[in-house]
Amino acid sequence: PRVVVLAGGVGGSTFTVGVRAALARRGAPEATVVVNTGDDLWLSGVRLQPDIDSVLYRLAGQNDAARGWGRAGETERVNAELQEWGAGWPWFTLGDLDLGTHLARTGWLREGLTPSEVVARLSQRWPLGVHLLPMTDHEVDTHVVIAGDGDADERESGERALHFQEWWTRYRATLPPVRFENPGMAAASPAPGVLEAIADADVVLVAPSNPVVSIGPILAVPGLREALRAASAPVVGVSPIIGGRVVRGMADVCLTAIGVETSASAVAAHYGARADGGLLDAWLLAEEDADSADEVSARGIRPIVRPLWMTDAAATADMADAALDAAGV
Ligand code: GDP
Ligand code: FO1
Ligand code: CA
Repeated sequence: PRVVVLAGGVGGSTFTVGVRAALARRGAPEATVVVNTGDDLWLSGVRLQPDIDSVLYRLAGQNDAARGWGRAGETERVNAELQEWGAGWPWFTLGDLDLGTHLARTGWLREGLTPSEVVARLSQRWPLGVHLLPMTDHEVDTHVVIAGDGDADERESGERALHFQEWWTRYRATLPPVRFENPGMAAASPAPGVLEAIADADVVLVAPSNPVVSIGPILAVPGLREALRAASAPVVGVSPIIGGRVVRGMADVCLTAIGVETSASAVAAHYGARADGGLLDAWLLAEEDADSADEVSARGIRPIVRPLWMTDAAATADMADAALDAAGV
């Protein structure tokens, strides 16, 4: 089957490894993974794409599994030097190996390559076993709007906007968001190949990624949600919430900010049933959330109860398998 996956960084990359394994079992072609670029930022003159890099490093087996982001075997000599110069952000680490990626990317962008052409180049170094695409070639970095405290850098409304990375890595999501914004999104369009992959897909999988700041920006790219709705392929989502809790990260804070409860059924309702103008045909929810299957079903989304802990490669591949089975592919 032709498979498209919508993905963020950690949950997205882990699930993608499972999809790759499940497709290998079936002797199927490579999946196309459409990755969130809302986390992207400019820092110390280089372009970072944290979710793209998380997926890239993870599929290549080059990720730091213990820390959850960046490269295995990383060193931080350049970062220490940047700190001495007072360059960059003191709370944000740019590892030496990771900086190699950012320098390569930024150099190619300056030579005139588009972001998706750069992703294609970065994909050539290691055999990834999937086809990576950024959601868009436009810069649509996610900003978190918070209530101001009277400082000069505030808007007239008394609100202040931080880049998502500052809100997360500096303040660890402790500043309550008023809303999330992606400046430039109205003028953005899906990256080349994204709409074609969706139109040609036999199944679209929504990874267990942050629904607000990973899947949210993907769906907000003009034309992308419409393409998903028009696709002949079923759309199967996997819950990032298990037993009413996020497994890691700050999706609970993000969900609360947009008025969605941190539960598997509330996230399914937030995505909505396709029959109802929403996204989903089916929703994988954890055994811990089995009692909310009826609620999901009542919304017009087919609930499928499975173990959803991506603890090892086999468990994750089984999850991906269940998602493919749900689509009948
Ligand atoms: P980020 O870009 O690094 O924040 O990663 P994603 O947005 O792709 O994924 C973050 C989400 O992954 C969080 O909301 C977690 O709850 C979810 N997640 C992490 N590990 C697991 C897991 O083992 N199972 C499930 N179902 N979700 C997980
Ligand atoms: N996360 C941190 O908590 N602290 C860091 O200093 C940090 C640096 C960093 C550099 C490059 C990169 O691609 C990711 C990095 N991350 C860091 C992870 C990143 O902030 C997030 O986990 C994701 O963007 C969350 O979606
Ligand atoms: Ca992310």
